[in-house]
Amino acid sequence: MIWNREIECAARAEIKDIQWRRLRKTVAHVYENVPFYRKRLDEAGLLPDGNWTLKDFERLPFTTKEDLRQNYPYNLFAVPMKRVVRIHASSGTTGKPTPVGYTRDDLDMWSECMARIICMAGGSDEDIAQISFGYGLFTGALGLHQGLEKIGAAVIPISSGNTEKQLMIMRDFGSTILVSTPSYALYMADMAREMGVKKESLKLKLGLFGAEGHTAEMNREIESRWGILSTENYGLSEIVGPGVSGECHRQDGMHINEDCFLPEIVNPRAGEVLPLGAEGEMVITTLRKEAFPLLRYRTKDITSLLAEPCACGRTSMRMTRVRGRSDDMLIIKGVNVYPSQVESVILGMEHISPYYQLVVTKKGFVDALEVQVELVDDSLLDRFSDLERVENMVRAKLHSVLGLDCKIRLREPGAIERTTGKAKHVIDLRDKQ
Ligand code: DLL
Repeated sequence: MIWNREIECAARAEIKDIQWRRLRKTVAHVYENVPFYRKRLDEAGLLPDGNWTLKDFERLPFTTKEDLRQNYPYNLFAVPMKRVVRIHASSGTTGKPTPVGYTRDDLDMWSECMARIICMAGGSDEDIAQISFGYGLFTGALGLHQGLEKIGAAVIPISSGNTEKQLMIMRDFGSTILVSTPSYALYMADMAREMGVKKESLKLKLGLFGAEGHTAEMNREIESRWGILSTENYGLSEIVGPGVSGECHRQDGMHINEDCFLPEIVNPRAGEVLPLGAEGEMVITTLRKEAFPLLRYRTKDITSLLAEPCACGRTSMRMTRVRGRSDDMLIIKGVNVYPSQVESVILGMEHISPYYQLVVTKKGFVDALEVQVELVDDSLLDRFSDLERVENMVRAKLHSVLGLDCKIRLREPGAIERTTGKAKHVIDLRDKQ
């Protein structure tokens, strides 16, 4: 089902027109209400009533996470607090989480974006949706919650953790949709196997997964473990939370809610806008937000845009699976390495589980990488020659894909930390040495 056919299937010219009108409106709104942006717009010569084009808009300096920190907590809010009805915050591994405010209208826009994404994946008012994201400042749970309620699905707000209970509820309450991170979906599937919960005893049919990257290989693994269609959706708290884009049942890129978010792809180093289809860092301008509008926000997420209409009938621009965050990219002996490349190599390898970690250390002036992978079966640990064979196999496969010789460490089953939220695939020990 298409939730909002008028927008989701609109002609490109019409979408461009909506974007342009809303961009002008957003610029006028922040010029009026956010001193930080008024200064920047003045400097770039982009005045609310001025005669400028989308090309000129590309001259505006990016908004970065650092700008958000420097305006902590509320200096980038564009409405009086009286109009703010919700505050979330970005997870932020370093420093304080940065708050993001929503007016009532912002919440409506957010729910609308979520409703579209859930419907395009195949969700409907017939569904019972188990939300296994953590509720709280994190936007994942409430974002999906609002959208699912909007389309009329029955929501089970179980939150994350307590995996045995999750599985009991899933079976007894007949959940048909699972909402979580892909890594938690994988961990839950492992637990289900351990507890003897058979997928045939469940009603689950659809996964709405997001909040972290995962490869196509991992997606297939999750689909086969659960016997479901696994779709992914994308977003970030600074922009709205989930709801920026999502996959339809064709699983061929994530449809961007372009009437609300204007995407650009830029070179992560020099910052220039790249041609359509090129891979680079996604930069987003919000087009319909009142409380916390952002112009040209650098997401650090590496992806590319697909402009062709999708076989599902929607005309929106799609984004490809996120390869990684620009700050997660490692440079080892001059070779660029993303954790996702390691994931696609080890997935489906004989004797190796889908859990892995990259440990980065510094040897003198150069970075060194150790790839830790987990064995499926601990009986292998007693057979040295088999262990050596598996290790060589992993090293050779990684070498052929990455062009890099890395150290491999095989670990016993269960040794790599499981997560109920976002997985930590990179352990960076460079500062601790
Ligand atoms: O993770 C929002 C979200 C919640 C999206 C639930 C989808 C589902 P943050 O905690 O601020 O917000 O983290 C945002 O997570 O910049 C990406 O690096 C990463 N991320 C989110 N979705 C995906 C995805 C939420 N589908 C950061 N693929 C983003 C890859 C993703 N990375």
